[in-house]
Amino acid sequence: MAVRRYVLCFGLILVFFVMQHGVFGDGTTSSDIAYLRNTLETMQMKLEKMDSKLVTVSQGLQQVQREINELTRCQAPFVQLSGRCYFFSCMQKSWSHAQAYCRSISSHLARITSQRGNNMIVSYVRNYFSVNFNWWLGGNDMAQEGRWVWVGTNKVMSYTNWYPGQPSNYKGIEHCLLLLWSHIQHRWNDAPCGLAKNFICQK
Ligand SMILES: [Ca+2]
Repeated sequence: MAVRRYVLCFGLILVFFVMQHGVFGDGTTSSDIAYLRNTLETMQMKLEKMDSKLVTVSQGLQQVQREINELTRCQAPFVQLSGRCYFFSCMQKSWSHAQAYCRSISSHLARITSQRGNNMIVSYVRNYFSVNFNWWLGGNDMAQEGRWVWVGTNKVMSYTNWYPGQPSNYKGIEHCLLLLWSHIQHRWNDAPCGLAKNFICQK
């Protein structure tokens, strides 16, 4: 009987222990596990939602960055003309130094590829600068005489606006493209690249 009492007593203690500490003996019960699983699932769902929000925020930041880039692209000294950015330099430099200067401000000597573009540039320089200014543009025939190409793209010019009789390659030393004021108009002339002239950068 004493043994039975001891066994019964041990059983009651074991049941009490399991109720208090769970079958794992480390304080974890099945309801705890269910709770933890639910919590984990809830956290996973929240993380997925946060991921989704982060993607949205990231896309928004990229859009803001694009708008900032667009707004700062044409900051002074550049001006925006028909969606493009130009810098009209009052400094005078040789063609190659002018191109180097343009490159130093993340641009290149200007390319004019249409009558509309030419009219726009000419109109701007006539409105804002002395007509005595002559402007280097980004064209040359340095690589091959008579083969006029645009700097950067190296594409042969499809549009030109030469003065009658130009390009003349006078004395065989005229290999750079100059927007020249003469005979009450601005048109294109080939000129010696070493002359110090105003210049137009574009980006
Ligand atoms: Ca000439």
